Amino acid sequence: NVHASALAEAHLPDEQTTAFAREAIEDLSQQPKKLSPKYFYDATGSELFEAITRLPEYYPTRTELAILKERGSEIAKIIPENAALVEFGAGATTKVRLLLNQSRFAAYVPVDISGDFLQAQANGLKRDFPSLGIYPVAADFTTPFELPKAVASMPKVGFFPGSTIGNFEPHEAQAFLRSARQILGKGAQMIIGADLEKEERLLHAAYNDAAGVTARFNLNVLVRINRELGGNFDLSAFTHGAIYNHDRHRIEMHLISRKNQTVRLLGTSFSFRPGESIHTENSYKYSLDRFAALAQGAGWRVRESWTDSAKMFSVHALEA
Ligand code: AVJ
Repeated sequence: NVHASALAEAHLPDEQTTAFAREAIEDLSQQPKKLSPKYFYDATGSELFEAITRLPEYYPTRTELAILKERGSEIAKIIPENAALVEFGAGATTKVRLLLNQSRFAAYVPVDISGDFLQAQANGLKRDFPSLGIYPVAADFTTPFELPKAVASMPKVGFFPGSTIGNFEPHEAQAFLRSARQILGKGAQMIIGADLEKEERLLHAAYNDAAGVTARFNLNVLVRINRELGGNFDLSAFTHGAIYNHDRHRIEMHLISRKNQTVRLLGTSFSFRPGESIHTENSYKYSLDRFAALAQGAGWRVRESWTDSAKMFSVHALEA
């Protein structure tokens, strides 16, 4: 491995670091330059995201939680008894605890790439829900995976909260929904959160918070490249910027070069013009109609769509 010495300080297993290196070099070689949002989430990035969810300007997390609470009995009504709850991605357990408290589930299947995270999550839940069967699956949920044998005969309920689906391009979002339907099987239900289109001012504030937490979250991907891939990004030479792209219904996060500069990373040089950006994330916003069309195109039937009274966020119940 030619990059072995530069990777000596890596904090990820070797193959993951190599994938990060390969992807970072390829994405920074593109015009316009980009980096994948999945690399935001090391330990620091996950903490910064948790801090974002508590910001006054960042409405999605608390609004989705309020919808799940307020609609708890309606949600419970569409969930069959003794079902297996399959969560795509494993984050904070706040939302899944709500569902587990509201309905009688026989099993919980969190699916996430990070095995460590899954174990910690499973341990905490086991204490509070001792009779719940917990079957973590360490897998990339964007590609097909198999459900544990133990839940084969149970009705399935998929759960994909947080508007994580907004990180996908629309065609990827549809492919994900199609694959989730295949994995969960016929008759399955799915509870999924999607951020709604709204006044630009509110979107702008949510992704350019006054305290600068989102800026630190965005810049953290450069911190990781420096530490894990031996890069030499000067953090003070890049600024955070999030803009709303009306035509494509998405917030875009960028890291913008303040000056002419060259950055080296694993033997490759990347030159930046003043104002040149690295596009680090898309966060798609869906109207209720556009989300329903996406789900229907993936073979799901929309049973219900709930929003808060200010129409900031939506939770959809789908049936396979
Ligand atoms: C975790 C993808 C739902 O798009 O709102 C928050 C990530 N980025 N602030 C989002 C994020 C900047 C978040 N998702």
